[in-house]
Amino acid sequence: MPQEFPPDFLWGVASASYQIEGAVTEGGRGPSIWDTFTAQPGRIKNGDTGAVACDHYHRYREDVALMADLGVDSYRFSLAWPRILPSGSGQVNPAGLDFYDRLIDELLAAGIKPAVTLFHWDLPQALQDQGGWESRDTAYRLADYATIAAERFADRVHLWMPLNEPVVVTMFGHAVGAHAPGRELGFGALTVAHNLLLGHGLATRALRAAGASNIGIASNHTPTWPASDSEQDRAAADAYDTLVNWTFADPILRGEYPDPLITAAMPDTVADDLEIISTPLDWFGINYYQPALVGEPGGGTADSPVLEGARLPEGLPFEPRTITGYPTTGFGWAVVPDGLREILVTFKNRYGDALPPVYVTESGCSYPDTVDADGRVRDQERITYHDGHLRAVARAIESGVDVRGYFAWSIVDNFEWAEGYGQRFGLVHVDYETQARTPKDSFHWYRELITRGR
Ligand code: PNW
Repeated sequence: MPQEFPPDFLWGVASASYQIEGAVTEGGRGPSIWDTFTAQPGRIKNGDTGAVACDHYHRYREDVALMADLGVDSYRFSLAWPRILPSGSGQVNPAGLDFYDRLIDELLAAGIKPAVTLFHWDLPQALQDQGGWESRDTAYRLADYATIAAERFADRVHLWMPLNEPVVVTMFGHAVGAHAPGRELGFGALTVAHNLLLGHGLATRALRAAGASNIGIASNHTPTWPASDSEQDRAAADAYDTLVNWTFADPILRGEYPDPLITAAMPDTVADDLEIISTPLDWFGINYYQPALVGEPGGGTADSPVLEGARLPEGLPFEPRTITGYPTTGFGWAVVPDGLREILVTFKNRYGDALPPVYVTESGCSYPDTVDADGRVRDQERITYHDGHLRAVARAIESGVDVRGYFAWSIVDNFEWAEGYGQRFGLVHVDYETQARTPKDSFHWYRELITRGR
């Protein structure tokens, strides 16, 4: 397989600050909305929080050594906004900048290129108290933070992403309330989508102005399948596709919203904002986990694992259904490798030459992995998962999509948001009692693949 990848293909792994760092009250870090949210009873499975997580804040050297052993070209991680700006804006915390300085230098010394996300969901609580992403001001605060980050790190960062998955922040965080800050605005969350996108555009400009280059986004996308060939199911799937895929990609890559109804829900400044949002990017990052099977409302069971436990807003023009006929992960997510080829090709067909080079900024699977008596973690399913998804990337490249790299989610098991520590996505197993790291079979497989790919 490796010979099907271009020689400079970037082999990577990914993580995010709140999911791995812990040390939430150390080094001058301010509180984030995830500290607040995880403290509310009933929000997170087992009452888990990110207070300790993988203790990466103290163990980053060990984790970088694991990545060096793995042989990856690049490590995608996020800066914790409340470590750098404890109140979200204003006073900078030097200890926060110093931590990422040390991490970046450690990576570079190991020959690993840093890929930095600015906002992977841990919004400073102080900004939430002023309205969070429901307020347009937050977009400008993201840009200010981008300037600070670029002034300090632009000389050493290979790839920049202002945002991770604006669709998940909008839907889970603000439409159905399954993620922080737990808002249940239904379609009212569309203004949150707009403010996030505006933040993306403003931060992209701020990063460039401060000397950063190679700027993109990590955006979650989902090939959407109608539940049947009926006109109703196809219309429902179209509505879902418009809302979860193109509402987030069209403004960036085309400078417009995909539907006049969506444009109408946006502020009066929408035309000027779209010009900022569509600031050209150097690359576009796609996070892929599984397709969506969608039918007309009331026609099915509405038991999609993706929205498990969430209260869906009334009056949705579609209903998510369960995908059958494929293996599932520990999360219950369908394993559909060809869905990754499908979404990559769909992007190329939709945007043509307006699509910059693409990275797969996340793909991965969770299983309840355990360490065997002989010290091995036998996660053959994860090997099959990444092997299949990388083959799908190779097919997309063959079809003319310019895919430049693949970041496996995740380097280590970590805090999986509303699921707590129950879902393990890592190539490396973490014992949360002892913080012992154990590379899984998939780690050894990925290392082998990377070595042969060079
Ligand atoms: C992503 N969905 O979130 C995030 O970027 C990661 O932080 C997270 O750990 C990872 O995927 C695994 O969940 C997603 O429901 C959350 O389709 C939900 C969905 C997709 C991605």
